[in-house]
Amino acid sequence: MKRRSFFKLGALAGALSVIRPLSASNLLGASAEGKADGPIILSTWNHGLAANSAAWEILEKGGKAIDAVERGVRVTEADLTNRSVGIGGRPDRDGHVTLDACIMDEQSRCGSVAFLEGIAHPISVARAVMDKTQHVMLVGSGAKKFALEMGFKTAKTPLPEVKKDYEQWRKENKNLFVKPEINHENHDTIGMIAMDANGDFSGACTTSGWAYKMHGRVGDSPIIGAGLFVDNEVGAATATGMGEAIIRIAGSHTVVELMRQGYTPTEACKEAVRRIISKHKDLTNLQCCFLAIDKKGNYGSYSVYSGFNYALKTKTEDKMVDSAFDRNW
Ligand code: SD4
Repeated sequence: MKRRSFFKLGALAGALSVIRPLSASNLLGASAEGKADGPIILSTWNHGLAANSAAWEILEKGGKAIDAVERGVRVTEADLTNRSVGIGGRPDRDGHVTLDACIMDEQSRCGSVAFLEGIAHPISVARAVMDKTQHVMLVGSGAKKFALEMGFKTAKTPLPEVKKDYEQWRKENKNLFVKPEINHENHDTIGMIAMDANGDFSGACTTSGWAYKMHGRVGDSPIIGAGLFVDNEVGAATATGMGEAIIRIAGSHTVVELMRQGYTPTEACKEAVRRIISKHKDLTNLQCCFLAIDKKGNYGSYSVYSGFNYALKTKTEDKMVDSAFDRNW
């Protein structure tokens, strides 16, 4: 990205020079970004509205962002009609529903689970990894064993109607090495980031991942720094879309570090998208989306393709916002 220098020469003592990137607001629809006065929650996609409402119940009482984000994304995990989050999610190509989730708080404490089967609330297992162990990440059967030890209940997956769809897909896709697409049906990870009344940040991200993925595949969503990153000095970011591309640029960490350098949330998300675009020759179906809030309550987003939207909740607003993007589908 081209950078432009602004030199602000104050009439008072000394000259203050601030180097900032080219303002994205010159290039984008203004509605895609804004500033909150007080607590704020942003969540990916339409299911974010219900998740934000649940999270807001905690923030409006002066509660902590970490409790709000966990409570919020649990709503999405509990929705058995959701085919890309929680136990209602679509399976991998071998018929297993494998769940990925992570959570991070204002002290940079974090917890994560990946490749977890048969547990309804992976985000709460991730929280338990953060709160009750010395580790950050547990995967597969180890994550499940831990969840059972912590008293989490098991759930049978895939759900019968999801299994039916899967069996149909198997019939139609004899060549299992065919590249599945991240498309409108299978892209709805929930990533939620929030700032509480104390000005503290937390985030949560949970998904069943890429439908019909290879068995064992883990995406960006449980990877701290890829699907989610929080640094209380700077702000928070989360991602949705093609996890492999997001991991390649350590997406959410990149966005937060760019905000640390003075980029606005939208500018930071846009630069992360630019890096993804520059590193992939084939952009077919390569949708990646970033969402960010900075310490002052400024928020914004950017995606490779059109179609990404997010749910915004503040004291005065409760709505979906269309993201700025690089190109049309
Ligand atoms: C993944 N990032 O597993 C997730 C999927 C997703 O929109 O967010 N799709 O790669």
